[in-house]
Amino acid sequence: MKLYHYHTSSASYRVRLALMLKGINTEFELVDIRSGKHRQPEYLAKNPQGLVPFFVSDDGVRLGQSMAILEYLEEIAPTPSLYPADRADRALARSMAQQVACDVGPFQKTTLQNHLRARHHFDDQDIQEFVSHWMLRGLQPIEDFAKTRLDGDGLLFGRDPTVAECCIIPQLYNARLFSVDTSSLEALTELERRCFKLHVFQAAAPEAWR
Ligand SMILES: N[C@@H](CCC(=O)N[C@@H](CS)C(=O)NCC(=O)O)C(=O)O
Repeated sequence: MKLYHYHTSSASYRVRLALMLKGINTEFELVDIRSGKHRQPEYLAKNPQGLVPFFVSDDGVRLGQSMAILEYLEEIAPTPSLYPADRADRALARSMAQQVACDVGPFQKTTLQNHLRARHHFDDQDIQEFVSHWMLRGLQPIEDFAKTRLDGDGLLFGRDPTVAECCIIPQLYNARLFSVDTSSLEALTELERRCFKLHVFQAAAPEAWR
């Protein structure tokens, strides 16, 4: 298995977490999206979408899109599962994951920010306000949900991390990367503290991949 990724990419971080939680032996290759390596022909030949992460399985399946990769990993390595055993919890875990991936993630794209700078005269402060507004707006309902779930010392759906934590923890990292004030997200900060007691979260974190 091989993952093309970038250390500070939150979508890549989701997949690193899933691979490590499942203990899947993987070769990792950093693609430097800051210097535009993902837009060069060599990488576009692998992934025409020109984004990270990109996953190649031992039997030749080639996949972009972190959420599709997570589902594929769940199919090839069902244990430990990224999805809670209870049906309603499974749906809620997916809902939380998709709130991050679909409704927050797109606002932090470098390409979107570059466009706003080039075509709409955004400066650094405009970008920071834009990203902060949309990130906090997207994370607030997840914070409200987390408040109802963090009794005791478990995670959102019990003792084991799920697809929800695989998406939420990288998003908190990215919020700080963009200097978003996350102090109001107390339950999510507590969730992060609990996750980081697990070695996998430390091993998958951007700091470990610099
Ligand atoms: N929806 C995609 C998002 C992938 C994505 O936007 N990746 C970013 C890094 S987090 C990227 O490759 N950015 C480079 C660019 O926008 O040119 C996924 O979940 O995999």
